[in-house]
Amino acid sequence: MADVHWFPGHMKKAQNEIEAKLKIVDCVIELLDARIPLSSRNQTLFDITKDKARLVVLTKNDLADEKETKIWIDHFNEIGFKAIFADLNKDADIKRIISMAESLGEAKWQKEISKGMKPQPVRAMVIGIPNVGKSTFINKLAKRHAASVANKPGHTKSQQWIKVSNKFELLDTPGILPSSYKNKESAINLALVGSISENVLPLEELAEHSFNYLKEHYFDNLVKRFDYISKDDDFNSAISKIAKKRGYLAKGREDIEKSAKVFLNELKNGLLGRITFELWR
Ligand SMILES: Nc1nc2c(ncn2[C@@H]2O[C@H](COP(=O)(O)OP(=O)(O)OP(=O)(O)O)[C@@H](O)[C@H]2O)c(=O)[nH]1
Ligand SMILES: [Mg+2]
Repeated sequence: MADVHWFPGHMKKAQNEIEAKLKIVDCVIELLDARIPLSSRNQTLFDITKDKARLVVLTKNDLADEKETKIWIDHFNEIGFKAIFADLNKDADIKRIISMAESLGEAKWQKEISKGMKPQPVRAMVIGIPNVGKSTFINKLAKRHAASVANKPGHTKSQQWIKVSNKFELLDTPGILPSSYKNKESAINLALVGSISENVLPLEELAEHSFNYLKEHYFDNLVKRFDYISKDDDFNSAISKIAKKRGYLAKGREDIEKSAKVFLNELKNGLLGRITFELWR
């Protein structure tokens, strides 16, 4: 299998800019996608920032399988990280994040107080791969639209400091991917959550991989949406059944490509329920 390369020029520049800012940053808030906590960690980015206090936030928990997210949080805690999950569109989750983030600042504030200084805002760098919700996260904490957001990978192109309160200043950074993936499954997972463009991988391969995964781990979700699919169906027969039932036809035959595309879109948009694509097992 060939490596999957996906490292637009601006990402190298963004990575250098992160390294350059480290000396003035107190801590790092690393956002991972709760559906793919392993594939959404950029190990290079992690290594560059490994000496800083860190909070790991598993975003988009509303799209992930809640019980799997809890298992992942326990795992991150066990290996020594402060970790929290969130649906960034939920106020209660933002409140939980703020109090967790404040615990990152305590040591610095205590040190400043003990020196007779006024506690200064914590400067936190928000990092992660594209489309995990970094800019959304900052806007929610700041309670205003300070950083631009879009549902496409690579939307933020440059760094931006945003004062979110008297306690915090957050640095929005462009999403950065590792320069290549040796493991094709990671690339597939990234495409499924929209962190790399879907076009990097063949559509039917993406659909087949996800169908097989759902059949193995989330068969009930599959049948809830497509009640005519059974355990005996493989990808080809299932996708052809979907085409037939929905009337997707091309030149008098089932339109397999359209059926695969619709299947993928429904999966990505949460119509098959809350799915975690990487399980801690
Ligand atoms: N369902 C759901 N969507 C979210 C959540 N957080 C962010 N989003 C959506 O995810 C998309 C990407 O959000 P951004 O904040 O632009 O992501 P980013 O990490 O800044 O992306 P880049 O700038 O490309 O690196 C937007 O459509 C957001 O509305 C969440 O917790 N749940
Ligand atoms: Mg952004």
